[in-house]
Amino acid sequence: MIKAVIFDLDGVLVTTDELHFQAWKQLAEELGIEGFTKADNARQRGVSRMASLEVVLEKTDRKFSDEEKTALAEKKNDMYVKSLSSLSPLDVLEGVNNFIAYLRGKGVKIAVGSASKNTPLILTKTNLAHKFDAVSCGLDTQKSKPDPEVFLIAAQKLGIAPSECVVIEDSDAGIEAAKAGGMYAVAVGEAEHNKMADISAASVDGLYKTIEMFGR
Ligand code: B16
Ligand code: MG
Repeated sequence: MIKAVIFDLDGVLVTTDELHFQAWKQLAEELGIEGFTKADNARQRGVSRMASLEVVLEKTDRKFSDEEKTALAEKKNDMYVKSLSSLSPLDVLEGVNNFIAYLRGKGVKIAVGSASKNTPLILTKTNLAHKFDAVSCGLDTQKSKPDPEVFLIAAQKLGIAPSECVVIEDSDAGIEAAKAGGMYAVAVGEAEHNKMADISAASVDGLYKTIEMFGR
């Protein structure tokens, strides 16, 4: 029986994925890297800020020290956070608020499990913060997806066993993390065709049936 649903943030609850892409693209251009594409960006989905930076740096022969890498990641984050200034409840993906209300009505606990250290800011700006029973994010973790840590912390904060949790994810790293944590994994958006997922749904709207299939 499913007792909790853990939502990924970027690409599942909100449309911040495009803002991440724009900020990394701008950083790449400043480093003289041309042609930072959506395909490159797809490999940054769900993974940590530093791992995302490595995807950019693979495209140049230049070498950077650890201090320089930290400064580059901070620079990207500054650009990204600036672009979040206009974020509002309108940026919550279609169907999310209704689905949350539906789960609440069924007595299912809900949490966020995100790699992003900007999770509290994003949840506040989109008016989602008060809707979750627990939040686990990049500020809580030592290891990033595909390690299950972020989802295990979410389950722990909820007081629910991993085997009674469903994770909704748009990244391959996140699906792998959910399975490694012993949870059900539902793939949406960019991860829709991931073979490790228990179930796929084209969007959050398609999730109602999914939850029923898990016995709720
Ligand atoms: P930040 P998620 C992830 O969020 C993003 O998908 C990924 O592209 C980003 O690098 C990561 O958060 C870290 O974000 O730089 O804001 O700490 O999909 O796990 O909600
Ligand atoms: Mg995501």
